[in-house]
Amino acid sequence: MPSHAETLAAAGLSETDLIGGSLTVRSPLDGAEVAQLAETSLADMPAVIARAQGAFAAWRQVPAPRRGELVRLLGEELRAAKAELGAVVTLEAGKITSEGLGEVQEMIDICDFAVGLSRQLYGLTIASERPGHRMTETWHPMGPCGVITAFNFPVAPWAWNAALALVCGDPVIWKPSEKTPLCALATKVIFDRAVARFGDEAPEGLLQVVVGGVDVGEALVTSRDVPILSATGSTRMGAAVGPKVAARFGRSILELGGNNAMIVAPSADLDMAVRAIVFSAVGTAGQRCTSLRRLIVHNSIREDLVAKLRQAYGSLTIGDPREDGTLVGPLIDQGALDGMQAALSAAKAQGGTIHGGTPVDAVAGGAYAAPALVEMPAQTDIVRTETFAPILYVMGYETLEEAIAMQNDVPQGLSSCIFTLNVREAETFLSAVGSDCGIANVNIGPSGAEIGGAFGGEKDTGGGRESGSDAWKGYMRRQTSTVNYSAELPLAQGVKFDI
Ligand code: UN1
Repeated sequence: MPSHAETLAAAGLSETDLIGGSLTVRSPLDGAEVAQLAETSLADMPAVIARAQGAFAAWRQVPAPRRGELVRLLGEELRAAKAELGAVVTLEAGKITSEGLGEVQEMIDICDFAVGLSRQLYGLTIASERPGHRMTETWHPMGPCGVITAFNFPVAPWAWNAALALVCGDPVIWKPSEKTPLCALATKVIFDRAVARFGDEAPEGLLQVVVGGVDVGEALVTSRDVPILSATGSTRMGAAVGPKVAARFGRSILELGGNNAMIVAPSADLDMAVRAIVFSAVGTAGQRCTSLRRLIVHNSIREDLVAKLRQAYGSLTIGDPREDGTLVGPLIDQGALDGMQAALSAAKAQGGTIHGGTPVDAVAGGAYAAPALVEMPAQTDIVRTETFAPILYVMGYETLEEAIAMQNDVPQGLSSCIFTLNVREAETFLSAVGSDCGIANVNIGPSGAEIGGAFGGEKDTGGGRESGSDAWKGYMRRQTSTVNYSAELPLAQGVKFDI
């Protein structure tokens, strides 16, 4: 197993870059200190933002397909450095190797998507009501895009935003989580390789990484020179960020908490459901915004499913996420483990029966826990709260209507799914009276979305959409143009104004 310093060096982060600063970075694998990083000072933020504005003045004039070429090169460099960057994700976020690599693959995928998009930033031609007139809608670059990311997906959500922003003509200022700044610095090394190959057309300051806490983020949130602010993180963070961006009439793209459920109907393929449940409840140690947190099971199969799950949970290997065979790595830190234990105590007090969930002494210095299955008598307060840990609450239902009502009766609205072989149930779940989430799946768990669809959700999830579909429109400004090629000047709506 390489040392932490070797893993970082392989990703282009030398020891001298990682010492002498005030931000202590620890690996969740073993709690070891891996860096003392220099933080961006608040006094430097105006210059950072001015640099991004300068980059915007140049980048918006580069044709979009050329901008796509830079993103194509970024995708190539990510492919070449996939193993090294994936290892930094594992080191700093604690993901198992396959999930660290998967996160880098998600970056590569969105680069591919954005390259194609760079030739498809389509506008519209609109029928004018006036003779000799033509109306069009054109999409233009918008300006610097601030991207605030969370520890649990330290690189992919940056890529969803940055790949689109860059082809749309917007420079990016990235503030990673204080818990995972090294992933951002390692990504910047890769980005710089792509820029070096691309050449002078890429202005200085196209991507800047700022390291620090809330203050540094706040400088982006409140600046009128950062017209787009995309933030991934907790609902609490989004509730602080959203109104501040709105107060200056900026555009925010918020991807916040989830409290994702699966309905398991009587006809479900239970073996498939068990595999989907375990991956989505336990994968990434329950620290995805899409993690499965609530299981709403038909009473006729509840006992059987819980027995199968208890057996599957019992066979999970918990430990160093770099080891082959490990499926459950550490929580991000001791605070997360404490939060998990507090949630379990609350669940017990609210009538829950807990299986698992105890801390595990897997690697000294790390915060490891056995994933918990909690049978609940009802959807109590703790079930309606997102706890970022591997806790799965199990509840029963009688009618589909009741199950859908439970699924929707939480503050969050990110992801959801149903396991059923009954087409009426599946289609009802996906219909206007079904799931109220941004993501609704059939016979697939709630986590592990592909990049091609729009990603995000409603209510406390913040309403933003990132990644695929037409999410790119969030990074551009729309211009409606009416051109009069006649020799008359008719007014719309038949208004007469003769002078
Ligand atoms: C997140 O947890 O913030 O759908 C993002 C998924 C991943 C992205 C998760 N593709 O689980």
